[in-house]
Amino acid sequence: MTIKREAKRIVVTGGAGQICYNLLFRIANGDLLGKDQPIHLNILELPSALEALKGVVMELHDSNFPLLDEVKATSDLDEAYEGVDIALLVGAKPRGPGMERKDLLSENGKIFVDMGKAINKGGSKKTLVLVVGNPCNTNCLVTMHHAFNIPRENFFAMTKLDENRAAFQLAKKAGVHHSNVSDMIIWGNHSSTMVPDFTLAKIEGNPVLDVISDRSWLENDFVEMIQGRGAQIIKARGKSSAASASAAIIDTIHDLLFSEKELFSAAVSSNGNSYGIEEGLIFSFPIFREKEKGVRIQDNFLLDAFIEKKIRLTEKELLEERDAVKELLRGA
Ligand code: NAX
Repeated sequence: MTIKREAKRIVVTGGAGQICYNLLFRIANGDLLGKDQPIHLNILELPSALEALKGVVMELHDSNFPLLDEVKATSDLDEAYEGVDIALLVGAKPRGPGMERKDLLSENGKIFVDMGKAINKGGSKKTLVLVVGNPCNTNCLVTMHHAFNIPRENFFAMTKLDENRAAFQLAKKAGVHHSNVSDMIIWGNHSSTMVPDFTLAKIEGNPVLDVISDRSWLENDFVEMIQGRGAQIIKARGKSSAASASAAIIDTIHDLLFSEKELFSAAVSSNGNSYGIEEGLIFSFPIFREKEKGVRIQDNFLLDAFIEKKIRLTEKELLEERDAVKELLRGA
């Protein structure tokens, strides 16, 4: 007789949106936690989108995924987060016409106050939280603040899509397959100030600068291409990236739970970092996972002068973002 593993409870927000139309099916298929891990999916949506979500749930049922034990669709935060193992916070308010970035920050910040409180209530010391909905670094900061019972090491904002985009472009330039690119670290904010660090990256184990000698291409074309890739996709597709974002969510959870010693990018609490980044931010760093000790920032890389200058700009932007939501970071 085979003993079935206990199901993991995964909460996904923004279930009727375009990322989730790919993500939910990949999770149900076992792509997130493996082909032997049963899944309970709790999908959170706004009341106005519950009807659309009903259709997505019907399709999940109609797909007969063997690992999918239970699907719950709800707009009740406490119901969604009760007993949560992994929270994937995808849903967020998009920037409307005429909306300033600071309005976007405070509108979304309010949503993530409630998310944090509900995670605090329904989660455990082991709950893992990945924030994808933008502005994801600052939304993660707000969530973490209000989920004070959950260790801060359990909170992440996603910069993996930027890492994946950067690795592909380096491989293309070098004429190799993208699986040969490693250590492609993104620093800072998931925004147009992000810093794709080509000086740490390797191609077939060699420093990128030994393989791609055109430093001007790296500093200008490459950095701008990665910083502006999201906008390019919107221009071409008429919608923002969705399937590649879903792939990056899966990759991030794999990195956090299963990788061993390889470097990857994720935005984490800046507290105690060795790079002089102000504490109290959610900042993307080089991260690695060690089997016994868990996930940590890789300390003490010597920063290239060009990269360091850019890191200060993305840090400044994150400080401004934090300032814009400071009211939401009081009390908890
Ligand atoms: P969509 O607008 O298609 O879907 C968002 C969904 O979230 C909607 O169905 C909406 O009803 C729901 N929602 C809004 N507020 C909610 C709340 N309080 N509780 C529950 N659900 C709520 O967006 P989609 O293309 O799926 O993108 C989702 C988010 O990911 C956006 O904020 C987007 O900017 C962000 N992205 C972040 C990326 C990253 O690398 N960190 C990359 C991809 C993506 O752009």
